[in-house]
Amino acid sequence: MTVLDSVVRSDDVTDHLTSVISAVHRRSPGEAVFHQAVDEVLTALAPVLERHPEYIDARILERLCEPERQVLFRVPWVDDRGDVQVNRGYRVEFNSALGPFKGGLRFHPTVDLGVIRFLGFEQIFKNALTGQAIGAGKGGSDFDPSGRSDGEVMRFCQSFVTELYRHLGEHTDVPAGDIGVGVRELGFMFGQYKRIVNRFEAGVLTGKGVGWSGSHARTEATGYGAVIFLREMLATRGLSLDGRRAVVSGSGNVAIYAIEKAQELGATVVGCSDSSGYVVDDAGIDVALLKEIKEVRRERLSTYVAQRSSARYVTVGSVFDIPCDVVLPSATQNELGADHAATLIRNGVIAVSEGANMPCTAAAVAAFRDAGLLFAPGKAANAGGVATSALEMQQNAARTSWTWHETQDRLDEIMRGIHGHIRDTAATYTSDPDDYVSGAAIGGFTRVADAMLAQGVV
Ligand code: NDP
Ligand code: 2IT
Repeated sequence: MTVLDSVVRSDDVTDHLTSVISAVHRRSPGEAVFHQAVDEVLTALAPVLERHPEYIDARILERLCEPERQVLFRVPWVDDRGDVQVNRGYRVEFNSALGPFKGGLRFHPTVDLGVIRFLGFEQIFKNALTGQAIGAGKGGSDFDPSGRSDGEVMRFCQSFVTELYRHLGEHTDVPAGDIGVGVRELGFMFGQYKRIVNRFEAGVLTGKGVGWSGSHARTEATGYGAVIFLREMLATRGLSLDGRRAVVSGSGNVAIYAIEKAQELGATVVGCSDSSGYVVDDAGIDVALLKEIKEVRRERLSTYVAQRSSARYVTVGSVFDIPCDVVLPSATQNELGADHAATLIRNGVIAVSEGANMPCTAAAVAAFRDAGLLFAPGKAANAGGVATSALEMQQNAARTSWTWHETQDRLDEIMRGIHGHIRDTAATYTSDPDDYVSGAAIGGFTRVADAMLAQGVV
């Protein structure tokens, strides 16, 4: 008898999950964040596996945890002093059941294979939740762009793409930005790609400048989307952002536009951060000043207080110590631990929306859930970025360009759709529509798993 003959007993499902999870840990030693991401998703899948044994029989979980392809490569370049530098490049092509591999590139000194595999794995479920035809991948390098000149960043990006280009294509693999990679870096990479292949293949990268085949609202999309998701969660309890005190960690792309959108919806964002400290500004963060400092002058966040009398810069404790009603952790993975969660809960926080990928530790997520507050995992809350990347791909394929309003309206509609889908899925499988963690994992999983079943053992 195979498991297909009946609905599976929950003990059998537990055994299956335990065996897949322990194999992942054994076969990828030292990749703690990848293990963390796999554990979170797979443990949430028990109720769906009990009802759908066909996923177990077809070894869907084992296939999902194994990338279709991983590319590791040398990235040599010459710095401004004439010295040769060598970095490592990565692209993990995780799953193409729903479309071309799709996901960002991260340039940060902490990047290693485990980090890229965790991000690529999250991308599978996130991209599926958008409902668009995009598979999942992630890449990057341990290159540190901070303190580097434009010329150094350009030479690095050109060397990176000179190897990576052979794996890319609008129907194959379509990168975008992530930490340390924005429109400047994407411009250098697009230019080098175009030179090598001798084609203006607009759809090979997303996050391009609006003047050269980029999409309106892509820069804003991740931060805006995380706030739209938060707005939708609050609405289920008859609440809104109007008059709320908010804290947003980070001060990069996602954080800046989360702050902008939250304030547009009536919240006062009283704090944001970088890796050196945080700003407290009870008058509300001045977004125009923040953009000037971070996007134009590329300076540290600490310079904000020199031009803002209502603000102070703090280097002890954490941005999560600031009393607030809602939080959008939007810097990096595992930045918000159990102690931060306890402080936030004590201070009366009502909702958390993850702008970053996995910024809350497993213990922090459990504490938020136990406290009964609204918690949106990153694979749902920050999906607006990649969703708008998919809109950019659509515009590129049609050789057209939508207006700002049209694109923003579509982003809003997509985020509302993801929110509703997750609540319905959670209600179906866990009887708790507020269980956004399970709803996101199961909602993303079933779409990818059904496509994989239909496409055979590949
Ligand atoms: P940016 O490079 O624009 O900004 C990153 C911010 O996070 C900076 O303020 C940076 O501070 C801080 N930060 C980065 N690493 C650390 C660290 N190890 N410790 C403390 N602070 C850190 O990146 P994004 O805003 O694009 O990305 C932020 C998060 O959002 C990431 O988790 C990313 O994966 C996720 N994300 C991004 C999307 C996008 O479209 N860009 C889409 C979906 C998710 P400092 O300058 O001091 O390093
Ligand atoms: O984590 C993410 O979803 C991103 N960095 C954006 C990916 C994309 O392809 O736009």
